[in-house]
Amino acid sequence: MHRVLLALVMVGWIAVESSLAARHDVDESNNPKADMAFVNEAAAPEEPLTLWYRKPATKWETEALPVGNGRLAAMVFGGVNNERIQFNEETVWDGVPTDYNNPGALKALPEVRRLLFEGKNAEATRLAGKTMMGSPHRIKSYQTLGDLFLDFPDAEKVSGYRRDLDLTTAINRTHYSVDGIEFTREVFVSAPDQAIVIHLSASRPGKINFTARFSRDNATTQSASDNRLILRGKLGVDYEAQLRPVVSGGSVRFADGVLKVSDADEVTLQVVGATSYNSATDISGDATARCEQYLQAIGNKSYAEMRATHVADYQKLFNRVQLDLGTTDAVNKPTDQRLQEIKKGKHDPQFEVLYFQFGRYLLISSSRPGYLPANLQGKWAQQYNAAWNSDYHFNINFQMNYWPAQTTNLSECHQPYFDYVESLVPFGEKTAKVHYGADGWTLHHLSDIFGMTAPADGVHGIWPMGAAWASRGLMEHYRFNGDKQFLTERAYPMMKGAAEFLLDFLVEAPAGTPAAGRLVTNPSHSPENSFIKADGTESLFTYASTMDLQIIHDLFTGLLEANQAIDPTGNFDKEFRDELETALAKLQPLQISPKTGRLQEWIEDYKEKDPHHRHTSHLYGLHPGKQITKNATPELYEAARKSLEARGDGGKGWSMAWKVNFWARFHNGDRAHKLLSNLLSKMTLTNLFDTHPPFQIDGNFGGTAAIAEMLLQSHDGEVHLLPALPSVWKEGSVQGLRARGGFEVDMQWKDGQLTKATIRSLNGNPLKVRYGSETREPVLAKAESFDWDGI
Ligand code: FUC
Repeated sequence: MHRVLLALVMVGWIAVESSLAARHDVDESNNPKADMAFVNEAAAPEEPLTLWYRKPATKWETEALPVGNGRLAAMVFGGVNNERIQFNEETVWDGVPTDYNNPGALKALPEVRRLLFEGKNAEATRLAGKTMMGSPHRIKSYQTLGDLFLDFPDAEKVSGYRRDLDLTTAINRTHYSVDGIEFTREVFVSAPDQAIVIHLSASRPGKINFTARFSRDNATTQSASDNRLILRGKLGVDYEAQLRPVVSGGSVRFADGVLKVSDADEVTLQVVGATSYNSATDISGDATARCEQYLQAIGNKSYAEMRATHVADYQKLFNRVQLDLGTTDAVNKPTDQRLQEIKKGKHDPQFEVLYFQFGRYLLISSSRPGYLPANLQGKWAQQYNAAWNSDYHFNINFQMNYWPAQTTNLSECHQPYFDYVESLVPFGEKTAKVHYGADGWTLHHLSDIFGMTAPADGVHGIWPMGAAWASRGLMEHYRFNGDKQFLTERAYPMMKGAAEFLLDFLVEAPAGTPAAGRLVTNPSHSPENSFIKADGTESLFTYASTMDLQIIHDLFTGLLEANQAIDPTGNFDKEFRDELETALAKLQPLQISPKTGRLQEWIEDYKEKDPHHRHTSHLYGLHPGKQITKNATPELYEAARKSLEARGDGGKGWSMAWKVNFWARFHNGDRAHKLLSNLLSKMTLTNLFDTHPPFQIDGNFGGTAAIAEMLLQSHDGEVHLLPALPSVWKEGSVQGLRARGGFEVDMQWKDGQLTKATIRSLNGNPLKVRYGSETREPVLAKAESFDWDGI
């Protein structure tokens, strides 16, 4: 009976998972077509860090190219007879400010705990599902702001067509000839000018003809004042987009929401967008006024000026890291063709560099100071009901998005993460109180822009570890940058609040349980994996899942580290420090399975329901955490390796990216590279977007971080040069990677051996450098550098 009921719960949950992923509700029938004749193949672009194609995109998800400035985002198709530019603004979310807390939740907690301690998992799960979820327990979706369609005179034969995305300038370009006239279209999203900028030019004057119109379900489109197109609508927030053309030569006409440009020499379209969103509790802003202000600020700037400002702004971030892994003739082939060849097993090292830099490009384009952090799709979403709402998931996805932020020298792009997490604290404090009767703040497995911190979706939403895991990013920011003010004023209080919640949430396991007398989490699960109990029943819930214990260890030891950094004399927040130390000593330790030698995923040595499950949560302590290292915990390290072997080399995009990071932490370059090849060949779309499926950006960021992790590590008290160099990266160089402690590292290697490394000290902190088995400890003052010459 129990088994049947539990199976029903599980089936329900799985069905919810897949329906959340599958809600595609977009009409792509107006996408550009590529059914005309394409003749005279275009040559490869000069800049090798370019994605490029010889046909227009016909599908949003796999082919269109992303541009963005951290707030606005756009996907460009590069059509010839008609162009589609779908665009987003980061606060276009369905929904309204909501109190998601469920006042009934707390009452059931003791009973859920008792049932789990007694091994009555099915009953506990049923009760938790019925009583502990948020109210409402669903959030609404991030949405598209709209489409801009450009219709050109029909051409049947197109010569020398190429569309590309130059990662060194963040400019998308479509170039082709019709009847001997060359047409060039450039699209970028400027951060300084807060606009999507589209520029059309032709090789002969008077040849630019097109109509432009906005489109979106449930919105009005109109032309105004004879110089604008306007798209306006309302979800909870009011949203608006405005287009202003700047046209040289020819004529311009506005009628019924359509702009018609005839016989022009050159055209710039400035597209701005905004909503009425002010904060999670206030959506009373003026979207129209905001659009007006953006356009006013642009004023009379020329296209050349806007372009130059954009490139300079972007390059300030992008140019900090260079990577060279060697090149082959493949760079002369279009990106889609190269990917096909990689799928057949071809090694294309420059493609791996392209993928690495694309991840950095995506972070710069979706996460800028002052705005929201990158969500599940960065900021690129064409749907009204995106997969998993294109929201913020905290049981891996949100954090993975930011793994490359520090190591690949984009610390500024990490800022939206901190602001957003900080904005959730007051909501999380309420959830901690209402749902658990606890102090501090908590966060469950997902959130939105309206302050969702309660359990959402299915029972797997009852996972109050989000605040603790999210806090790790704060400590990392300090470790890399040494910003004491940030640590004292922002990171420490947020981390402390997350720990205060956990100190209240932890309970002592009763006598008769394997964890008797130890502090454990309850309820608990290992995201989002189920296990099979000795009696054959399945369960998701238990108590003291390994990941919980590792997250707690990471947070508490991180706080002790922070405390010490704030006041090395040991007088700062002493009482709390003692509390953490006492709790750490009493925390249930990690366990190695006597049967398999693996690191146990759960409190008992259960069999996994899905041994190849996409989450490898119990290795959190290996990566992104640092509880499990070769030096400090060799036995756990070996056990973790066995667990990883058992999980296999498959998975969703993000799971593969995580596995590359794991193998890098095992200093196994070839295995890491194998997983990286899997990520590229199996989970990467033609436009280099990572796929879950569908498109989900975490794998891109996780993949970029993993490449950095293969080249440089610094989590274990030393700066480790080339810790996981695969044999196929025989020769190469990298400049500008960042290490904890505040160091910037350049390296060159040949025949798989380091030939030179330069380590610049940003803060004058103590330094220990490792290459292979050799270590050196040069003393560097701030701004001094150390050269490691050869071996
Ligand atoms: C987690 C994962 C899924 C997906 C979703 C957005 O729940 O288990 O695979 O990535 O987040």
